[in-house]
Amino acid sequence: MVTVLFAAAPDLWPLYEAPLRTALAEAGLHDVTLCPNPAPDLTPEGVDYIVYAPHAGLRDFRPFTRARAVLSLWAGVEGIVDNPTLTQPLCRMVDGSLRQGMVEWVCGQVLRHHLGLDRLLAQQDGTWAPQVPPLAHARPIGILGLGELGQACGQALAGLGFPVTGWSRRAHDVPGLTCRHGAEGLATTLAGSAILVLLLPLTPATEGLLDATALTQLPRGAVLLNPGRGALIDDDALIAALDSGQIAHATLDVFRQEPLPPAHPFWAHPQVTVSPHVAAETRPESAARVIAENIRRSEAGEDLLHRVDRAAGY
Ligand code: NDP
Ligand code: OXD
Repeated sequence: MVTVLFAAAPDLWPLYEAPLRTALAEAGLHDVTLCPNPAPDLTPEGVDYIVYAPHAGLRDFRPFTRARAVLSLWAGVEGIVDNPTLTQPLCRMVDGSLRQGMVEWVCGQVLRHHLGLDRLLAQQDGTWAPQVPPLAHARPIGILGLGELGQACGQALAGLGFPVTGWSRRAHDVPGLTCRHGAEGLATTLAGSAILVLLLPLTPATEGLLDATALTQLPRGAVLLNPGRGALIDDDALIAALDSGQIAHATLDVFRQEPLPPAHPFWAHPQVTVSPHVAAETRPESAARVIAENIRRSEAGEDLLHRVDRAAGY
């Protein structure tokens, strides 16, 4: 008998219960008790696996003495990775639907700016003023973060004809992309990016990476897309860069505080598009299969997939 605690926001339980039961059965796990949080008759010592999402409020993992893994429904784990009470292995969400959603969001936002779609929408007044956009090969794109999502977005954009440079912590070789790493690689990537996409995790090393200096290293009039994490950017520096014309537009999906407070200047800024953390949503059916596969692996004594490197922070 395996007991799985679903420690996510209560409104997710009705969405996940059936997909999780199906996925666990399909993974050959038939003797499983799946419990919402809180579960009246369940004691923490009786839990074997914790399915985790940040809004559940679970902070103290010490009572879960038998738990063999914590399985995050989110790709980003900045809210749990440095939790000192967590001694169990932590796995994050890596899933095709998440990847596909992010590719669609990033390609859509890139094409919006590349093709000047906002200008067309603003021109429905009888004015015939053709402005032919350049072809993709003339619009270099930088992606900070060459992980599961950064690589997928980079390859999709390269497939559309954009020259794509990706930047990461360690050296990579990704077909179709120019790959850079390290401090020098960052400066070169920024300097060559007409559109910059942030797909980094939030860690002590990446917090505030897009500060006034980094924003100045971008070509004047660059566009910034941030579906990574809000705190990658220094908000005040970004507003100054938008006001000065250094950055032409920022489309932001993630924020230091979510929901973005109504008084935050991003809401009213004419060169900012606020996207309410919808770039890539974890989908219950596919995410349930990832969770079930990891429980199956653990029960079979196999290595867990998508283990978080607690020291690196992602
Ligand atoms: P991965 O862990 O697969 O990739 C992270 C990438 O960032 C890696 O290439 C890594 O480098 C790089 N990186 C980490 N730290 C540094 C650093 N200090 N300097 C340079 N590069 C660094 O993550 P995913 O691609 O799966 O997800 C990325 C982020 O996207 C998530 O952490 C989350 O914050 C965000 N996200 C947002 C969503 C949304 O809806 N807005 C949905 C899902 C995720 P290396 O390859 O060398 O390890
Ligand atoms: C995630 C997210 O990290 O939705 O999965 O941001």
